[in-house]
Order: sequence, then C-alpha cells, then structure tokens
Amino acid sequence: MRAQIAAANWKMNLTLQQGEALLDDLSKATDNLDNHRVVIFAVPSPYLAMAQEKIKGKTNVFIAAQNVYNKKSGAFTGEISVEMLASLGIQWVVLGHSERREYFNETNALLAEKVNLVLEFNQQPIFCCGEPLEIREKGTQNDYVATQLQESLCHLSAEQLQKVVIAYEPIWAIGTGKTATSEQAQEMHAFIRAELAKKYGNEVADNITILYGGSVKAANAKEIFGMPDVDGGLVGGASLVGSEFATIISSLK
Ligand code: G2H
Repeated sequence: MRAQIAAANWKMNLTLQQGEALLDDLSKATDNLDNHRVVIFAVPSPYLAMAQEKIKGKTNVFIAAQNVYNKKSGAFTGEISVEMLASLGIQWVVLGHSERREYFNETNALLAEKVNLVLEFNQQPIFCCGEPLEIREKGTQNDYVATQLQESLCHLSAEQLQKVVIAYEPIWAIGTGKTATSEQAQEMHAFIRAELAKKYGNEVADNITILYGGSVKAANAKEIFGMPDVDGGLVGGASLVGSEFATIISSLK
C-alpha cells in the first residue's frame, strides 16, 4: 500500500512557544504510527530545528520546510537553501503551494528547478498543484493541472518521481471553508495518476502518494481520505488545533 500522509502546513502562524506546545500536544497522536502511515509538520523556517528535536526518535514522523530557494548558496539575503535544510536533517520540502505561486510569482519552470535541487540533496518534495476558481468554472481544470505536472515534474526519471508526493489543492477551496466534494477530489486524483501513468507506467503511478488540500478538517477528513486515489491531506487551518489534527491523523486509511 502506498504511504498515507497527514501533512500539517502551519503557514505563517504560531509563535515558537505555541509551536512547541502544539507538537507536545500531538505527541501521543504521532506515537506508534502503522507502517504505511506518515505524519509531516511543515513548520515556519525559524522553528525547523526545534521541531526536528521534538520528533526525535519517532518513527514515520517528519519535519518539512514550507519552501526553499532555487540556488545552492550565495548572496541571496533572506533565502533558505537545500544545503541548510540538509544540515538540519530536514527530509521534506513543500514546493509550489498556491500562496507561493500567487504572492511570490513562482512559476512551473522555477518549481522544476526547486524540485531538482531538493531531489539532488536527497530530500522529498511535496509538490502542490491545483486550479483557481475561474479555471474550475470553465471546466478546464484537468488541462491546467496537467500543464503544472508536465512543466514541473515530467522531466524527472521514474526513480526520481517516486520520491515526490503530490498535493492537489484546488485554490477555490483553500482557507475558504469550501472543501471540494470527495467526488471532485477523487476525480482529479485519478486524473493526476492517469497522467503520470501515461509517462511512467501504471506501476510507478500507483505508488505515488497524492494528498488532497483545501479546508480539510476533522469533520470531513475520513470521507475525503476514504476515496481510493486520495492518500491523505495537506492541512492548513485545522493543523493548528491539536485535537483537530489528531483526528485528521486517525482518519488516514
Ligand atoms: C491549503 C491548505 C494547506 P487550508 O492551503 O496547504 O490550507 O487547510 O487552511 O485550506
């Protein structure tokens, strides 16, 4: 069975003390996870070292960066490199979140560079894709997402692709309280898998973990995660509340 993942995306929220308290609060929920279940906390960069220390010794629990720069090192004031993440022992990086695409002009081409760098440093990308509302209303969401995959991921070898986790996050469902229906999520996840199968074959595509993101909460996680091609979620708002995220973790297949 492919890995089922509950990934928390704290975004730009919480103080250091609140972050520590939240990880402590979730300690029980992240103990003794089954073999195929994984929990990832994408925390703000200043908390990476603290979070890494907190999860020490836990199996199947990882810390992720929410972004990384597309150059190895140099005069790029304020940026964070893959090498820095590697030196902290960070193994996961969220890439291409729609907020990065929208507010920081991240393009598919730039994301391809970041994907390459993350893989080069033996880290794993959680690659986000998803369409805005106007595309969904036009009904061209499949083409839109296919282009995102094509331009940022499809240059990878099959071996490299197997390190990538994909998060489908329809932009119209992010932080809006408007979740895609479980059928809408399933439909797009199946489409993404079929697109990958075209290039990499069924066996590779079947092993790729595809997360759903967009207003996942305790109340809807079980139903969404229950869909055959949905392998867990990337969770924003609801990951900031210990009891909510604990329920979301326990909703994994
Ligand atoms: C989508 C998601 C997490 P939320 O951005 O990446 O956030 O669950 O708040 O919609």
